[in-house]
Amino acid sequence: MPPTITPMDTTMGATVTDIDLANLDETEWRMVEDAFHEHAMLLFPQQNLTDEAQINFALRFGEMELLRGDPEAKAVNISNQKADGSVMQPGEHGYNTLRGNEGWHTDSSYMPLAAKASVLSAQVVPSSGGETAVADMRDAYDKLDQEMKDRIADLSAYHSLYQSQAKIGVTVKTGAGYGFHTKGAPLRPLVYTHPVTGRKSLFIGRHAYRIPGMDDAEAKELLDGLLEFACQPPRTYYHAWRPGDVMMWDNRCTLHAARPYDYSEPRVMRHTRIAGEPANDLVATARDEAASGFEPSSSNL
Ligand SMILES: O=C(O)CCC(=O)C(=O)O
Ligand SMILES: [Fe+2]
Repeated sequence: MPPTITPMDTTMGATVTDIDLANLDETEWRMVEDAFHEHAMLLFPQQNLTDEAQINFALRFGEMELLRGDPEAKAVNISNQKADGSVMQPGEHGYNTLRGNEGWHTDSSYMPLAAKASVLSAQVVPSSGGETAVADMRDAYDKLDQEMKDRIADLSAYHSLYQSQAKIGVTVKTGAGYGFHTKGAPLRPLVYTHPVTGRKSLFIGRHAYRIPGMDDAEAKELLDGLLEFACQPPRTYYHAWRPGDVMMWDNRCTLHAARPYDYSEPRVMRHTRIAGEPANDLVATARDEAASGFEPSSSNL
């Protein structure tokens, strides 16, 4: 039986069933790849992938991004549970990173090479909350009025983890490596053209913070307004996880956010990230005074 691809009741996303991601034949893989480009987000319920299977599935889409700068870290936990089984407490670095993930974002936009896609699987889920929300930035762009399309056509914004964490009152300053703007913050156009589909999308999110040539207050108002407009129905989907579910999204044309939950309960997600393609997703970085305070962090996702 071929896989069943059922579009969601939103402008993006499809649920894929009758499929075993650990054992795809060529025809099934082509169907998944096409569906990924068409729907921008795919949900594969109840796959129960091993780490190896999740990594191998992700590798079909491109090279892995070396998470946390570690060549061995092809899959990492996004979790409030520590190695000793206890849960993270407010104020801990990992806790702050998780709270940051609750803001709409696209992965690695603050790195010179932004991410292509991410694959997330649920291992342990809390009794309520802890959904993952995804929003369609293709539809968001399409639905802007012409005046706004013209206004943003040639604008770019800096993306910085330092800035996005500062917005929630957190100063990033531990460790070394991943997420550190050694060469300044990446400057990314607000409108992204997808290399496969040719569709335009809004490229924004919590890491975007400054627009060259624009007053900072005006840039903030513009970026906040776009984000507010963009992450609304019918462009949004909220997934209530069951352990074993797998979701993947196209970081080039969607935003996502973790939903809050009771942090006294453990929530364990496994994350694999596919690197962007240098021809499309590598941008110049520039030092500007707001990014220069950035200090390195070892575990920012
Ligand atoms: O924990 C989640 O629901 C989403 C985490 C996240 O931002 C990611 O996997 O990139
Ligand atoms: Fe993320």
